[in-house]
Amino acid sequence: MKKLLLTGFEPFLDFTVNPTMRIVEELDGMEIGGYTVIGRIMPVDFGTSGSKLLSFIEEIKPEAVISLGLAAGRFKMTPERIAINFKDGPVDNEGNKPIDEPIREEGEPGYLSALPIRKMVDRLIADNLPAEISNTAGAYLCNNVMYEGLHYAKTQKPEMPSGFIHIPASHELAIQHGKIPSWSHEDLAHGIRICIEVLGEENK
Ligand code: PCA
Repeated sequence: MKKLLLTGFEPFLDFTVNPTMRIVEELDGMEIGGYTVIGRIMPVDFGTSGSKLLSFIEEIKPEAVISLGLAAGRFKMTPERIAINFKDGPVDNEGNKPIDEPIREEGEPGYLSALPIRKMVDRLIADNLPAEISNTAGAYLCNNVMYEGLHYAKTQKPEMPSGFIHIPASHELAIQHGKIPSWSHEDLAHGIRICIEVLGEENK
């Protein structure tokens, strides 16, 4: 069976839980869309998250990679269109706060997602889950991990689709945080299962 690396992130800033963690833990080991899902949690750390992703790819040797991140404040599930070669944003969990730094000096300015993002959005909406393509993953850790995965694929493993999906807060996080829209964990996990199925259909 083909393997799919599914990554989530640990909590960060004032988000005391990261709903991507629970999804990844739940889907880890499941068979979805012709893939065995292998889940891993990433650190919110500009210093290590990129190399961590690459070490997971080299250890697991997946046929595809989907990374997940929390986009607190978003109302919809949002597959990302592009990753940009910048590190910028609020302080990470290790105290790093890069300003306008490139992720890779020799890297392209941006890499387009290699996931079937339009089909994912269409299928999510058909299943009554609000979704749209996002045209920016920001310049924080989610963009960083998306960029690193795509850079690796473009330079070393072009047959491996990779990309990123931002998700809204879970109800659990919204109750603790107080000021963000949220979905049930069940709907979030269902939405990610749908995205993996769509990817599987595209890569039979
Ligand atoms: N979301 C952040 C980093 C970790 C996460 O889950 C982001 O959007 O960059």
